[in-house]
Amino acid sequence: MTEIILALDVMKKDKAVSIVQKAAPYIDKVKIGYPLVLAEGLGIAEILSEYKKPLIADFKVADIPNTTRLIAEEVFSRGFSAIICHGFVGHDSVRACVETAHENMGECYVVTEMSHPGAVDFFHGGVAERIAELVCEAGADGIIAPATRPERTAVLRSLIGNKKILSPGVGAQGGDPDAIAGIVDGIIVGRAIYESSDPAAAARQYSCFRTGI
Ligand code: BMP
Repeated sequence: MTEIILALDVMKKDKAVSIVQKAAPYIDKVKIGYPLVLAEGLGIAEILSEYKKPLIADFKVADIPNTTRLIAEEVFSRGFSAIICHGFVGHDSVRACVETAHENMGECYVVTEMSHPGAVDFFHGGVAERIAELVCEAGADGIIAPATRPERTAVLRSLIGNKKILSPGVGAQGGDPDAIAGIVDGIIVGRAIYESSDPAAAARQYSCFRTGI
């Protein structure tokens, strides 16, 4: 089964609640990041907890271990079930994020390669592969890898075994869910759902990937 993860990058609490309410039957988790949290505060997590969807904190933490730990502790104290950090910061920072997540019964996902065109400037040439190795050494729960480059995500899959892969880039960024669903554990979809005039119908279109049918 491939989970559908709603990337809730809207700027207003009411819109966020309305989208989650409509899409709820067709999604498995909700990913929240800087746009919504900077606009409405971290308290949005408690408001959305009513919909019983695990919340992923996408702060792409990229800092020294101590600061990483402080950020992660705050995230988990607010009811998030997972946090995303960057991998390029190195083993001690990633380990701090993983440890804090696990101490709080949460998960840590590490950005290994990004989905946008410019990601190739630095992630290609062996960096993503090294981050994938670090993910295994640090005991992280999984990685973020691009739906826009399924062939790259397949390479990363071969390096991380059965750790989870959450994959953004489907829909607005042009990633084809048919091409990526079979090699990842979750597809992250934002604008294709929350910018739709009918978010429920838009989310429902991805349901076939949840059931594998
Ligand atoms: P959209 O489907 O609207 O393109 O949104 C994708 C979401 O995934 C956004 O929240 C974005 O920040 C995030 N994301 C991404 O697109 N590519 C990455 O490599 C990593 C991400 O977290």
